Amino acid sequence: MTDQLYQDLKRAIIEMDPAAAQTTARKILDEGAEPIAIINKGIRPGLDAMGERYTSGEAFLPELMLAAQAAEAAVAVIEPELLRLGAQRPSQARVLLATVKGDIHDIGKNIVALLLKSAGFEVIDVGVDKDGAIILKKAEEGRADIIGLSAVLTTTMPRMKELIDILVESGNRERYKVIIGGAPVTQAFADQIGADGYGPDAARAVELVRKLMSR
Ligand code: B12
Repeated sequence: MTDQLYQDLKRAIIEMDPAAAQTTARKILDEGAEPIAIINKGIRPGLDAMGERYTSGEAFLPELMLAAQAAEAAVAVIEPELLRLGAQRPSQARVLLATVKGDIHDIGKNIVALLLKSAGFEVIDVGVDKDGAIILKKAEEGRADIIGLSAVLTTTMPRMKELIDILVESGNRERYKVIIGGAPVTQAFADQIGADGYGPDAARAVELVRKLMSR
């Protein structure tokens, strides 16, 4: 049914058109598609295409910002649906999410937050550009079980290792499971820095949290 609509959604993001992104996401949802399909088949491809245009010099920072706003408008359409699902489930664990210091990308982190909430997890979202000390403080205050870190710039990936070092130095490494993600992050990187898990997308972030909490 909706392949053309997914293309339309991708195009609305590339054309930086929040109204079209919103209407198209609504149409896809009304046709009975899963919210996650809207993310994976429409929103993410649109942003990836924008990233490629940025790399090739066809688009600049203001265009990236406008495309991000169009993507956020589409996410806003699926948000109530996902939160409604989560409200029906008892809370199973608390997950703190943050984008690491130096990095202000948060669309992916926010989608991870949304899917975790829809799966019935409690999410403490501490926002973007957060250093390890703040993250640990917020995890303690919020009594988090899992710390999830997002990094979208290759230059900010080392901040993930810094958090793990802080946990080790403060005697807290056993207290929290640490999971990581973001476009440049890989399982190999997670293994290298001693993280407890890596998820390539939001659906797999949920699976990972479930797996870690069932141990
Ligand atoms: C939108 C965007 C922006 C927006 C961000 C708006 C916002 N609110 O987030 C703005 C315009 C602000 C921006 C700024 C910059 N950007 Co930018 N941006 C992008 C773009 C186009 C899309 C990113 C995105 O949202 N993707 C969609 C989401 C859904 O995907 P995701 O983040 O990967 O998240 C998914 C998974 O990774 C995973 N996941 C994410 N987090 C986590 C966490 C956990 C725990 C788990 C398990 C999983 C998980 O699940 C998510 C959902 O499925 C990318 C290009 C691209 N292809 O990614 C460039 C890109 C990331 N940006 C780039 C650059 C260079 C910049 C700037 C430095 C540009 C500049 N000259 O100033 C600045 C940096 C500012 C800063 N200090 O952070 C480069 C990075 C290159 C590199 N190798 O590091 C990219 C790749 C563009 C490019 N091709 O060059 N950007």
